[in-house]
Amino acid sequence: MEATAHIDTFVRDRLPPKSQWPKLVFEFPELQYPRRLNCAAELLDRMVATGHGGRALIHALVDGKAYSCTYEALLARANQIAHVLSGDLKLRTGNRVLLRAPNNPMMAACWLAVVKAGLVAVPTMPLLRATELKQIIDKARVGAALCDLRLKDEMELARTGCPDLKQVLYFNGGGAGSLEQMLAAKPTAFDNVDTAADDPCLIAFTSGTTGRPKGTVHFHRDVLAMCDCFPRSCLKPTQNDIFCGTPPLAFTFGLGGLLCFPMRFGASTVLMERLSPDSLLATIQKMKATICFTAPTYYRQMAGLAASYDLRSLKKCVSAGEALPDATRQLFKQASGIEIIDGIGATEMIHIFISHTPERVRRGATGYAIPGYRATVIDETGKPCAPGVVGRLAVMGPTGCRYLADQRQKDYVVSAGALRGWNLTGDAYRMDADGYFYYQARTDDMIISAGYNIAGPEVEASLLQHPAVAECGVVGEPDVERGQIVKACVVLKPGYTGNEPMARELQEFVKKTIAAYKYPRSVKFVDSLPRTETGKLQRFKLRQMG
Ligand code: 3UK
Repeated sequence: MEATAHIDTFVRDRLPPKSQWPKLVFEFPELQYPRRLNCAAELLDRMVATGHGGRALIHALVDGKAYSCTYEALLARANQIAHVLSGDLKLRTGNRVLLRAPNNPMMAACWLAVVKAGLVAVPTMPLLRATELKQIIDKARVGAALCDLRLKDEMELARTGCPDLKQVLYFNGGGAGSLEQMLAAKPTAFDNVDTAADDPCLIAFTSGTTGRPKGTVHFHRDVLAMCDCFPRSCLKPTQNDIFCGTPPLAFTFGLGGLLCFPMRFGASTVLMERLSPDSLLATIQKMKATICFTAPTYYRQMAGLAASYDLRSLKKCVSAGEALPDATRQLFKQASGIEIIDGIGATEMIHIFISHTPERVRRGATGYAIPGYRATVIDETGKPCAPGVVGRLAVMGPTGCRYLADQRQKDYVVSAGALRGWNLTGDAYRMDADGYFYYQARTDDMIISAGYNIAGPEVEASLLQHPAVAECGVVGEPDVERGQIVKACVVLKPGYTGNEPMARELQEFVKKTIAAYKYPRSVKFVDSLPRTETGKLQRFKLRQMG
């Protein structure tokens, strides 16, 4: 291992035992990183040094007014914050810094500053409550936090009861004592900490729906690898692209898509604090955005609204977070002319590993293992499944899962046998003879009814083709006779009524489009579906709904 730049080795000391590390492969020249590497320096300082300084990097609305900052300006700001962190707060390399804000320019500057200073960023989703924050602060033993003033209440609540968290600075308001005030007099140049390529720089907590949150540790090298895989081979951005979208920067889907990818390619990004399908469309129109990152549910809603907007600037759309139903893909294509790029990624893997270019799309498939990654589907004994057979998805590439001090490492990374070092994402997939992967369900979400294995998302995909269905979620409901029955929770489009005849109509519709035994024996009409901040359906909540 290359000599660490970390004085505080808390994170390194809590990496899994080496025998449980994922095996890594670096399959093309762009992935051969130097042994010493600071990813923020690479994404920011180097882009300025190579002539991008005067180009726009971040567009945003600040106090309702259009705001834009260049690579040079963000570099200066990040450097000043880095001085506050290492000078005023006296943080030592390797210390963890909690970051908390909606997507805005200061959040981006803080992330880069933390990484430049050789610290470890612990970004958190804006909607997290004090109890969840506390778990994260304890687990990562966080000593300092940079927080948007508007999230102060929950931050202060979390702070009482977290003795390790000694220093909290607020930004985006606050006057005296605020981060802005402290950075104002600082030099705009900063000596980046000369970190090892495998020094940790980020702990991304999983948006797990149940149980204790898991912290996934990522190295400087991993951040660059995420930029050099999916974007390079599937998205193919240029420096003229303008990125936009909804995922929080605290979610690695958003960190990549809305900050690191644009920077890696000298492009620019629109950071918006609160986006609905409507305001995302308005933003694309106003900012002439060319690339959009969001979740399937947004694309479905945007398809219905697109006609009211001028979306001619938009060229490419990326969907991730949960399976993209083909019905949604087709609706969005009819509305915008754009073939969505689907991609499965995971916090553990940092970003997308199976995806496709718009030209190489295959209906119903997430895509193929992107260059740099390998993927396979395995059975219970760990042997590869034949094409067409459903099994567990296993992946390997330049990134992999390393949980911070967590027994569950053994569940994600295979530690013995032929597949040693492969990552198990917890998804059930099948592969066709050409290497395309078809999502079925989360392995623990498969519905077993009267001996049949039924994947909820397949039933959802069928229901979504019915003209009355706006959104739906399908789960198993306990049943004495069959073990489980298929239950569909359906949101109808305006103008349709959820009653007995409608339920029967939907049941008949499913029977006609997929194998009859998969039809929902129970149909519940609901006003909306429970989702996480990352756009994922909370199936456990649907199961609880009587
Ligand atoms: C599911 C998908 C089908 C799948 C993520 C892109 O979602 C991300 O990370 P999470 O840790 O969740 C991972 C799990 O989400 N999933 C994600 N994308 C798809 N299922 N089709 C898809 N396209 O169960 C996976 O195991 O929250 C996505 C980039 C970075 C990310 N962190």
